[in-house]
Amino acid sequence: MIARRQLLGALPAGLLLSGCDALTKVDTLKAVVKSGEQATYRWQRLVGRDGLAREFSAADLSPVFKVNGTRRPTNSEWQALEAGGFADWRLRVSGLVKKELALSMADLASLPQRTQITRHDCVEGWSAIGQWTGPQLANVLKAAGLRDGARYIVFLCADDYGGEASKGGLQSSSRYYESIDLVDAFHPQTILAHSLNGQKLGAGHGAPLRLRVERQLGYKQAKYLMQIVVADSLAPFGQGNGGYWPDRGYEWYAGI
Ligand SMILES: Nc1nc2c(c(=O)[nH]1)N[C@H]1C(S)=C(S)[C@@H](COP(=O)(O)O)O[C@H]1N2
Ligand SMILES: [Mo]
Repeated sequence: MIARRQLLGALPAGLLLSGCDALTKVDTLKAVVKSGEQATYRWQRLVGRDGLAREFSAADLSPVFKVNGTRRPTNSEWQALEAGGFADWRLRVSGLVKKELALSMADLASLPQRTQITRHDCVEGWSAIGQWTGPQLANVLKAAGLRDGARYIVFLCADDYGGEASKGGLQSSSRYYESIDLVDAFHPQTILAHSLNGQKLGAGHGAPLRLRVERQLGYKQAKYLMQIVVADSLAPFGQGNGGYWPDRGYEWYAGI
């Protein structure tokens, strides 16, 4: 017979409570989901989050790569930059860095480039295989130099995104942002992509620059990058959960 203590040890304590009110049950479920997310996180770290996402060949490219979320930022700053061919756009790198940077597209092009053909998986149930090109985020971070306490890389985007009722959660429109930890930031397939399938990114796919973090789901792939902030905490950004969709109930760590 399995000892009762062993059984109890395997279950989240909250689930053993009877007669808890609805609110407590919801909180308990959230805690279980949260512990599942943390388990995935720890598991990937254990079995090697340095492992590469699968790369495909040119023959596998999807004929159409769907545009999802923002299709074209509506704010005048981004539209003016687009009208100027992004000549005046700069990627600011700030926060816990030794040297703040303001990189032009030419600066980014002067770094070693990586090209990778990967599959993008959106939580909404579609996937697409595309070829992405750009410098590795690691080299940009090395150029800036991380200061003590650096734990997260936060990506601030140009677009305000309005929540969609069909997707649940908070529906206020707010600035899109995302964040990753340093393991993902220094992963070799984590790049700042300026091109998809050999063409400069159009308005739909995140011009002029977007994140590709290939071990994670679609919503982590922040488009329309404006600024990278190196931080010790996610609390000051948005509602504190590390991203536009994480602020609306999606997992921060969306490992696949
Ligand atoms: N700035 C910004 N980044 C974003 C989004 C967005 O609306 N705004 N949508 C996300 C989601 S849910 C997905 S699936 C992908 C879609 O990228 P695509 O339009 O190139 O297919 O971008 C992600 N990054
Ligand atoms: Mo998505």
